[in-house]
Amino acid sequence: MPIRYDSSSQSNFFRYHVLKSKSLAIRDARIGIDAVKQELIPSRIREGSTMKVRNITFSKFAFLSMSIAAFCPVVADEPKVGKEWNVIQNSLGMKMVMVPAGGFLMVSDELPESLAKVFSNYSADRFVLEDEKPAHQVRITHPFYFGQTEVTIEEFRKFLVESKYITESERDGTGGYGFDPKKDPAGDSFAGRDPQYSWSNPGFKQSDKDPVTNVTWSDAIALCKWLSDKEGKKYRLPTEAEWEYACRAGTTTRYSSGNEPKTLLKIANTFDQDGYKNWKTYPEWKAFALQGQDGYEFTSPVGSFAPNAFGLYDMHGNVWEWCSDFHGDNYYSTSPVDDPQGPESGNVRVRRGGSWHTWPFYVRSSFRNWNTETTRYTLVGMRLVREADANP
Ligand SMILES: [Ca+2]
Ligand SMILES: [Ca+2]
Repeated sequence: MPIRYDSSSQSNFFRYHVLKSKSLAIRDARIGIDAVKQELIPSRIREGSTMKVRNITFSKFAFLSMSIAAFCPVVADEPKVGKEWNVIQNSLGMKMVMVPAGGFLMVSDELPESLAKVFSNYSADRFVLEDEKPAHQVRITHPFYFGQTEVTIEEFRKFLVESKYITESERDGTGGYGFDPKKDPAGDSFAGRDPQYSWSNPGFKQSDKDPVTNVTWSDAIALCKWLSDKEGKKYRLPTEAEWEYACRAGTTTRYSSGNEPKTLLKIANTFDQDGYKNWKTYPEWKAFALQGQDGYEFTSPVGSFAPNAFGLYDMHGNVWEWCSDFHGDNYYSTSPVDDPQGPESGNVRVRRGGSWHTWPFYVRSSFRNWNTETTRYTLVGMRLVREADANP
């Protein structure tokens, strides 16, 4: 039976839990480290790191519990993961799953040398990702409902029909982007902006259950506002922190499926050898594409792969997902532990998770990317948050 303690304030944060009777995991240490280190764990704890101490005796554990309890009076849960998900369905038919409150280590402190071992065909400059640093503790203090899948074509069409909303690409007349195999290969086979392309036509065939693309950040906000007004609930985009917390679902690995890119085949539609078929004019891409076949050259119907431990599908791949935050290169050097909201101002909004056309390196849980609010593209969609209240 795991035992978990958690305490935090602005400068103090400590969490540990017993994994097994003789195995102790220590995380998120920012307070009491000296005391614990002196008594029990010499020199192996690094602030912000995760480590395991094996074969600790019960007497030492009892002492450690008392020591920690003395300066950590608050008891809280690690994120609950498992198969018993709390799923609701909203008025558009979207299934939304309750994501519990909890803490996690956000972004990554993985060294370039470590990345180079796995992504051996990448040039070294690709591993300079300063905006993924520093890895830092974040707490999501409130549970929230999160779309179990990306917003689908079917759901988005219902929104347009019921609301009479006109998407930004149609409203401004410049259109969206689309896959065009006849396009000059130097242009990456994506044509646009072009009025023939929009949310309903990204240049490749999609089913009603595929994720909507070619939607701008502002289109996503419009959907959130309309749903909020309609249902009397608060819908919004996730913060970047909520998104990564939900993506990781308790994991600390590169992907929620593990550290190895090949593990993505079970959980995600990415740029694999199937996707490469349409980009053979770039022979060097064959090596960058995931080694294996996920079965999809373009988008896949949502939920076609295994969910993560929170019950969320396609957090990696399929389409990038808009977040509410402005992107800031250095924001996470100074961001608050509790519910970071992103910089107060900026020029671009964060998108996360990678897509059907994204190489595995850029599908990692910690990878950050961005676009302007008016960007509409064949790779970018959305997933909504509904805030939890007492009477969902
Ligand atoms: Ca694919
Ligand atoms: Ca996705």
